[in-house]
Amino acid sequence: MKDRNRSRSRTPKVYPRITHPLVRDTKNGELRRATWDEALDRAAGGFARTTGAHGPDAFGMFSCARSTNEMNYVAQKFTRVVIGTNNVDSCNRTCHAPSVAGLSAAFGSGGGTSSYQEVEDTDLIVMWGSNARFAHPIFFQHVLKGIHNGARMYAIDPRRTSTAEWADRWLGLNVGTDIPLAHAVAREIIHAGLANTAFIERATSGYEEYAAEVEPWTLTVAEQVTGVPADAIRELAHAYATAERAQLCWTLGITEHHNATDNVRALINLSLLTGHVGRHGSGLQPLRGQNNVQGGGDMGAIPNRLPGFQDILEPATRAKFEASWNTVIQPRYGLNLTEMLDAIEQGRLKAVYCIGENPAQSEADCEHTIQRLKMLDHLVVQDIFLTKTAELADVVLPASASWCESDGTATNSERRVQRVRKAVSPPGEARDDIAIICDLAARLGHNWKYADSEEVWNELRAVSPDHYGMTYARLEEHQGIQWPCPSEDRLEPTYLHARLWEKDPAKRGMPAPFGPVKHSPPVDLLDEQYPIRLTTGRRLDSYNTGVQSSGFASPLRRGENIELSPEDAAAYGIAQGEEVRIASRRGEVTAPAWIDPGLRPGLAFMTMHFPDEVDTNQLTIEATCPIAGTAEYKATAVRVEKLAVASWT
Ligand SMILES: Nc1nc2c(c(=O)[nH]1)N[C@H]1C(S)=C(S)[C@@H](COP(=O)(O)OP(=O)(O)OC[C@H]3O[C@@H](n4cnc5c(=O)[nH]c(N)nc54)[C@H](O)[C@@H]3O)O[C@H]1N2
Ligand SMILES: Nc1nc2c(c(=O)[nH]1)N[C@H]1C(S)=C(S)[C@@H](COP(=O)(O)OP(=O)(O)OC[C@H]3O[C@@H](n4cnc5c(=O)[nH]c(N)nc54)[C@H](O)[C@@H]3O)O[C@H]1N2
Ligand SMILES: [Mo]
Repeated sequence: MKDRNRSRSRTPKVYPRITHPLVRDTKNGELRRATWDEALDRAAGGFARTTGAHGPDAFGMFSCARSTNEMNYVAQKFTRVVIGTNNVDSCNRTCHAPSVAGLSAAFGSGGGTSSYQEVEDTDLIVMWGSNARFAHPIFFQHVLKGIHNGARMYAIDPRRTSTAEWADRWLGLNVGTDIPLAHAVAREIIHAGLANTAFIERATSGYEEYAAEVEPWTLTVAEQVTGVPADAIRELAHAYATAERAQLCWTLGITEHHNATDNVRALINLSLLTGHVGRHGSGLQPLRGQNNVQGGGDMGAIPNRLPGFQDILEPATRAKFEASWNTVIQPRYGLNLTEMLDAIEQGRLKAVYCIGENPAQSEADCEHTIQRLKMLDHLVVQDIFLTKTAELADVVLPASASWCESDGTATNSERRVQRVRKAVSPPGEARDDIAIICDLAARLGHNWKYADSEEVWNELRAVSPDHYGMTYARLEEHQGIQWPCPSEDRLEPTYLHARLWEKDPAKRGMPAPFGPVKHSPPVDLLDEQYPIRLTTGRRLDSYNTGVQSSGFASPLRRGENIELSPEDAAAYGIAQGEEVRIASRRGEVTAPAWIDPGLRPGLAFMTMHFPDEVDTNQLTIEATCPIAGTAEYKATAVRVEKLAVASWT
């Protein structure tokens, strides 16, 4: 293993903090320093010009899932009131939009149903397509406590991950075969007589159609398709159905697929079949990605919901917001992030205000995204670092960082709203995200006066019943409160959908429908030219496109590698640390090899953490889920070849 260190490849690029505004010089076309006045005039003028010429729907807002709730509230209000469109979205599109869509379809609410405490108070934890040990380490502490308290754990992941190391059993399935696996689990539960028939009858609908859909998925057929041994599938089915309490947790292994919402429905079905939802210790946890991606959506920074997750198509809801904001809201859904990128190419979307997103490096098939961003008439980027996206902008506005330079609140995966406090001042001329948006609004004729973030929050509380009871004082007192919190006098249960267990049909409300979904294999097919399945994801030591994690060196950080199974490495004659060319149908990159015994033959793994050195998203495919718009980052067909010269020579 002494060669391992040698595969620590190229030193990652370090991003400079942006400390003053930049504008693109009209003469030489380069970004140059500008005063705030000049930059804001240019930014606002460009928005006025493009929407004046092409209408409000020529504008798109990419809002920041790292920034506060208050900032996301103001960003979506800017989009809807100042510009007059619903084209607002965030990186929720690239990760958990399918979870929100699937949960909403089943339960009428897109939030995870349980609280973190409940993985400590449960008997079975299923980690499905989630590497929480690396990606959700705080949540994983609760998982470890649950295990300590006696819970069993199953990990369902093509790779034997760090999370899987803690599991009682690892089910190493083929990429993109989660529906066959879930259906086989369901069929086994039904045939073994372990379905919770009382719950199904009382609280669900569509069972017959669902049972017919899963019927062909015998353990034998599922073993052939998923690669998981039949006995392991049977064991999981019996463990889940007979557990007194069970937590089903999932993340991107489920949602970054072309059929992601169907995948989510397949998992929700299992909870409906067994009654593992709506009780303390039994529920569904899609662990969200960014620190405030849950809050961004809750605040209405999505194209189909107003703040408080209220549907834009509801006339009474629109009327409430129209009165509060003194405006007219378009009675239709806006474009999501994926659709906005398509609309740029189609010439329908001309101006983008991108706050704290780096699509030039995070989108699948990112070369295509860069070409699209270059087609815009006007791109304004508001960020804390000079990203690759910012380099394409007409105006760059330096913001304060949400987690230590701004005041407000953020909402985590268990729907808990917590205070965020300003501890230090932003560097140079950088300013608070909300103040910048308000200055742009003022230049476009809307004088919003917010003394502080609490005033924004109170405006939101007045229009969002789920947040009404959460004053800043109460958030402080309780160290965060979960939504829904409709009253200032009490706290609600920490889990959702207890109503499904009510005996009284009136209190029980709408039954939760099963989703009879079908298997659909990955779009990027394996063949002789592209025989290796590349899946992409995260490591503990780095964050997303690397902008925020590039600035530190650590002996643990090894830069980008292509992780290969020992069998494939041997077959291709590739040794640890040797430079490898990785080609897909869209592009190619080179990276040093890292041999990982946790990978099965035919499977490779890369991250998207070092795109300046190894641009993984040159390889990935833009195939997206038609319901949620999320790309199939988890399934790319590639070819790997050893390069003649090793990386360290
Ligand atoms: N350290 C660190 N933590 C992070 C981040 C980070 O960049 N670094 N990013 C944050 C963000 S934005 C997000 S969204 C979360 C994501 O958190 P996770 O979703 O846990 O992270 P990933 O590594 O992308 O993917 C999870 C697992 O899906 C598996 N997988 C791939 N294909 C399939 C499949 O077809 N089926 C199944 N069942 N599994 C599959 C992969 O092998 C991988 O182990 O992490 C957040 N936390
Ligand atoms: N191949 C591959 N690609 C992927 C994924 C994958 O699994 N595989 N996962 C996808 C997922 S889940 C996600 S969420 C996306 C992430 O995609 P992006 O959100 O585009 O990428 P990040 O690197 O998280 O970019 C965050 C940006 O926000 C800025 N920022 C941070 N805090 C603040 C703040 O307070 N204010 C402002 N104004 N800016 C701030 C940072 O400087 C940075 O530029 O990547 C997606 N891309
Ligand atoms: Mo994410």
